[in-house]
Formats: sequence, structure tokens, C-alpha cells
Amino acid sequence: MLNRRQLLGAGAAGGAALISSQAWSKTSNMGLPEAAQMDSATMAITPRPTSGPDYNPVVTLNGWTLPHRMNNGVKEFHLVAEPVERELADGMIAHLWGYNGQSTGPTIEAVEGDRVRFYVTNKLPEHTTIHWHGLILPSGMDGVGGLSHPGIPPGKTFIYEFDLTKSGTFMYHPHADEMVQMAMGMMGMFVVHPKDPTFMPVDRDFLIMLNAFDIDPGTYVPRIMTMNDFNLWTWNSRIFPDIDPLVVNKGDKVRVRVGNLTMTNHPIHMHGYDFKVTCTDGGWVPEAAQWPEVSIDIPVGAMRAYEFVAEHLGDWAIHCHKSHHTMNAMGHDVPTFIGVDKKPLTQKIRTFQPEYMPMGTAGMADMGTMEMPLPDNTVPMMTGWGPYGPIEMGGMFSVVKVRDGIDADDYSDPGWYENPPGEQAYEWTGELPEFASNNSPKTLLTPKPTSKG
Ligand SMILES: [Cu+2]
Repeated sequence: MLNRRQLLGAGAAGGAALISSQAWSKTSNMGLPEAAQMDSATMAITPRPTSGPDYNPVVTLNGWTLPHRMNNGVKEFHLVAEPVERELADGMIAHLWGYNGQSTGPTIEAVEGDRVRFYVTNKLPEHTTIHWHGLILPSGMDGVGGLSHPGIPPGKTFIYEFDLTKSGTFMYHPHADEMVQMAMGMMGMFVVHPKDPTFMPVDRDFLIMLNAFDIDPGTYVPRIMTMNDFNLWTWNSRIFPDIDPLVVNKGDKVRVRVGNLTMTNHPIHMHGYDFKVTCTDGGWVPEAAQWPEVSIDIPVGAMRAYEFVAEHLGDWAIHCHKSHHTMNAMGHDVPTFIGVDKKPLTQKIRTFQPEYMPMGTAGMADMGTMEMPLPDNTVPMMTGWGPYGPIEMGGMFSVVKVRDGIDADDYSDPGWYENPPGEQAYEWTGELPEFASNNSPKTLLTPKPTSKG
């Protein structure tokens, strides 16, 4: 009979310590599951399952779901922690750490009641672990290096195995040299579908992981010591204008699940709709307790899901409402010049530097149109063109595109929304009516106090 080492391959010796005899008895001789790899930031649509409970797979913007195999009734996955190259946007590559070829890592999808087994291979230059954020599991499977189990040394494969006792939205990330490994991009989402397919079904189920990097323009590797002043605010390690749109058919019931593994909170604001918070990382919110929002704050280390029925056609912005988080790389030490006449100074500087261009006198919107030479491997601070001009955004921004007649499995970009006649703001060219202001005698409701003798 084969021993454990032969079954798992030479790299698994360290992992054997994790395997309980009970768990081991369920593992059959299938060797390591294939470690699927993804080489691009293209959204991959997962087909519905063909066996087991039915569920509607989630759609990870610019991401994918990790395939699994069944082994004696256990769902087996193979995650590989490794250095990766991630295209943050067209024209900008980041050298990150991630899983199976990408950062963020692939989404894990399984069903409530499943037993899951994760083979985790460490191809990083230092040890790592995986913490299954929000899942209820045995203490020794919780992935806190040094507390739950020893760190996974470079070159080794460990096994995590546990039952999925509840459905909901969870995350995974290292709990070993966490500051470095998370600043380098190691994180992913973990969705557990309800075993009852009639429990809170939706037609479209989108997934966004909020993350952030500090990468100087022209460089490739994040600065890992940054605590607050990140310069790239990303969704699934991607920035506007290259974050996938959320494409929706009119009338669809839509869920958006958002997880936050950055160093600050993000108020996610969606235009055109109000919606209800239906799930937190603690579980589903009963209908009577669901509260309406138009901006939902996602705390650090937390997840929220919200739902709405897509009744309103159009192109609706969805973004973080911290305005610095809808900008790409910028210098934060730029002084404010609004209202300052820089002409005399500009003339003086131009005698030494003829190409000098003053900026920011009327605001910073000119950044959206400027075609200034940038260092290699960066993107403009605000960018992206819509049908009516520059959108002047970056970072955590995308568009919810609600259209008539989109097929159930179609997530391709339908282009820009054409506003029906009479439904778009337009320029007034007539004479302006005289607006009363509150210093007009007509609008003074409270008579001024008169001095009485
Ligand atoms: Cu934000």
C-alpha cells in the first residue's frame, strides 16, 4: 500500500501533519488535483453545476472561479501561492503575489453541507498560510500561522479540510507575514451557496473584492510598508477604466457582494437605484431586518451583499464615494491652486523650462483630457471616455448597464446607453429667469429686529 508521502508527492511531507486520520481515510489515491492557472484579467463565466444541488454561479469582475474535482464525496481544490503578473489596467502590469496565476486569487464556490479539501502549495520565497475568513471550522484549520498550525514552508503543500456548515459570502487570505502578503495582493473570495436552491435566488450575482496597492508610476512592485496612503484603489486588483461593467437584463434580480481587505472603509455608492442589504459576513439578513441604502459602507475585513430588481434602464455609475479612491496614481503633495492667478509665475518659469504647464487653477478636470507623456507602466490619474466626454474617474469605479433583451448568460459589454428623447439634461439657451435669493425683500420671512427704545 502507498504511504502518505507517495500519495501526495514529495512536496507534501509537511502537509501530512495537518491530516487527521479520519480525514485521511476519506482521501483516495488520486494525487494532487490539477492546479488550474489563469493568465489574464478577463472575466470567466462559470457554467451551472451538472451534479449536486443547483446554484447560480457568481460572476467575479475581471476574475474567475477555481475548478474543483470530486474525490470520494469531498470537493477538492488546489491553490498555489506564487508570484504573479497582474494587468491592473491596459498599459499597467503589477508584479504581485497571488494564487494560481492571478491576484486577486480565484473565487472559491461550493455548497452548504459540502466537505471541502484544499491542497495549498507554497511557491513563494517565504512561508504562508490561508485563513478562511468568516467560515465556521475546526480551530486547527483556521490558518493563523503559529497559532492554528505551522506556516507552510516554501516548496511544501499543506491540506486544509473542513465542512461548510453555512451559506454566505466569505474571504480567504494569508495569516502569515500578513502585512507584506496582503499588500502584495494575496486574497480571494469564498462563496458558499445555500443547499436549498429556492433560498434567496437571484438572476445575477456579482463579486467585488476591494483591495489597494501603492505602486509608484513607472515601477512594478507595491511598496509594502504603506499604511494608509495607497495610490491605486482596486476592485479585484483592477482599476477604472478597465474594470468590467456589471451587465444586467431589465427585470433581473441582482446581487452584488463586496468584500474589503484594504486598510480603510469604502462607502460603495450605486446610482439609479435604492437597494437592500441582504447578507453580511455573519450570514443572511432576515427580510424584516433588511434596510434600504444607496451607499453602503464596507468596513475593513468585512463583507456586505445587497440586492435590487433592475427596473431602471441606463448606464449607472457604481463607485467608492471617497473621491480619492476614484483616482489612479497621483502625488498627494500637490498644492491647491484653485483661484490663484499663476500667469506671472508661469512666465518666469518658462524662461528656464519652456514646456512648463500650470495645472489646477480652475480645478483638476483638465487632467481627464490631457495627453501628457507618462512614465512607462502607469495610467493617468483620471481617465476613461464616455459617450459625452471624459469621465474623469479612476480606481474604484465601474458602470451598471441595465438593458432590455440581454440573455441570461450574456455579460458582454452592450456599449453605451442611448437616452430616450426628453430624458437627458441639456443646455438652456433662453433668458434666465430672475431667481429670488434669500436677501431679496420678497424672501425675507423673518423681519429684521428693529431697535426699540
Ligand atoms: Cu474607497
